[in-house]
Amino acid sequence: MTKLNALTFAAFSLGFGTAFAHGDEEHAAPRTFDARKVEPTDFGQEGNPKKVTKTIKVDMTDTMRFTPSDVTVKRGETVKFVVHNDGKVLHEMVLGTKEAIAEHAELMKRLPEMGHADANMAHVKPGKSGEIVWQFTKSGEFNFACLQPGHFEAGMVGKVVVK
Ligand SMILES: [Cu+2]
Repeated sequence: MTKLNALTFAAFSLGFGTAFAHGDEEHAAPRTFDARKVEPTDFGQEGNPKKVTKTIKVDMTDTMRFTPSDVTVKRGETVKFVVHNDGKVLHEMVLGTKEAIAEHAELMKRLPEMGHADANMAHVKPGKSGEIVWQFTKSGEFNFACLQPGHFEAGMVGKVVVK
């Protein structure tokens, strides 16, 4: 192998390795924000990562808890949740109204493999971090929960108060 070929081969291997890792990390990949695709919901809407006004770190553990489990934000704020999985199993943070979370949890029981990667959720592999950027456009009390089968039922749920 010539020196050049060896280099090309190395670059190719590296590129392939990276691509493979990305495929594996699909859910953790940052979303591309597109203002035209933002859909308002009862609990706010996808936030513009360039307009984040507050960052909140949230830890998830195999004891089925979020820390903190209670957060307060101001109406209009764009919050970046940096969600870290301290556990050994997959956890996720799904934001929503109390009703939507409960419905979603029921659905997950029937379709545990249901793939989803919407703006209001972050699936986080053990030891990794994920992000949700959300603008709280409506005041009220909302929830976040881990909807991996059994986790919500075990109490893996938190509260967001928007003032
Ligand atoms: Cu969980």
